[in-house]
Amino acid sequence: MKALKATCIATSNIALVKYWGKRDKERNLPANSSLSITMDEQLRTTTTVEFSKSYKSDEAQINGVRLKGEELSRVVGTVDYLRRFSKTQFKARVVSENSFPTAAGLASSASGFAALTLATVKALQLELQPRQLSVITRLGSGSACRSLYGGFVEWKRGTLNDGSDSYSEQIAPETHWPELRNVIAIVQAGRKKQSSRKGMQQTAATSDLYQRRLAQVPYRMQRVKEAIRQKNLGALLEETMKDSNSMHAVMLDSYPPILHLTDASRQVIDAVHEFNGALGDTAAGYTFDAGPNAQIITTEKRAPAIGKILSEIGGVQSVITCRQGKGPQFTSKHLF
Ligand code: 2P0
Repeated sequence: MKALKATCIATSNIALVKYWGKRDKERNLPANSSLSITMDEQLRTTTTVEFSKSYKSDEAQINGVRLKGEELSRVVGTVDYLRRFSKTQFKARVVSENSFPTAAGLASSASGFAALTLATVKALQLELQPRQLSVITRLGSGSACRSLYGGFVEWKRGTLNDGSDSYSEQIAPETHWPELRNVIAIVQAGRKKQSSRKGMQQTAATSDLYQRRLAQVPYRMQRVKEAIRQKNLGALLEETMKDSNSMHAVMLDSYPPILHLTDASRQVIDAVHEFNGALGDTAAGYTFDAGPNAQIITTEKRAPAIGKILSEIGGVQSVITCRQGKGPQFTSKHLF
């Protein structure tokens, strides 16, 4: 029998319109649609999955550390879900490596669950439709379904109770706007204080501003999609910054408040507005996920100047300049 083993490399994504909150916790359905850019292989997770009769139980490790408790359950959840579609009852070994700090607000769960789902599907030799794959990936981690494609990707909120219309779709490939860059300032490489999963629940339960944000998102999605289609950089960046500010506003409005931005993050915000002001044009736009690291969307032409500005801010530990990625790839170079 052919070995039930596969390895997938998936890359992280950065949301321009953020996912923050669920309409159904059990099915992991989002309260709003979101839209992201897939990053290049500098921000990647490589995952090897093998099913074998020699394994006594499902086991998983990330960057050499064996998972247990809730982290292991989430990985096993995806593996188990897919195993039920197959003929095997073998247990699995999952080995995963991130090229960047895990759980530091650089969307390691996005690249992680995209790589895990795809490697598991391939190891089990399953044939799934893209929508099905997207739905299964988002069960592991919502933002992961946006890492299934390269370029610009939308994850639809959907309206059906069963979640079958909440899936991801590429809206433009990475070749559509190849000059775009994401200049990332790593402000803090440690693990974040609170998971996004818990944080978004806290916001939905306690923030008065949250409903206001949700009401704005459909309009913002339209503006962002239109800006991408027309390659209107100023409009794209303005909506990106406003959406990041809106998400961090509802985080602050949560009780107790969720505070991710640090002094260094705030200095980055000021520096980007100063840069655009001096230029008389919106040529750079910041966005922050559930963490203090800044991601500055700009063009190839402006990326070196932005990189220099970021590296001179106290508290910025390193700067990475990413291009858009082409989406997940399989490799025969297994991790074990
Ligand atoms: C996003 N984040 O759109 C937003 C911005 C964090 C801030 O998606 O509960 O780890 O696994 O579905 O995908 C992080 O949330 O949450 C996230 P689950 P996930 O990228």
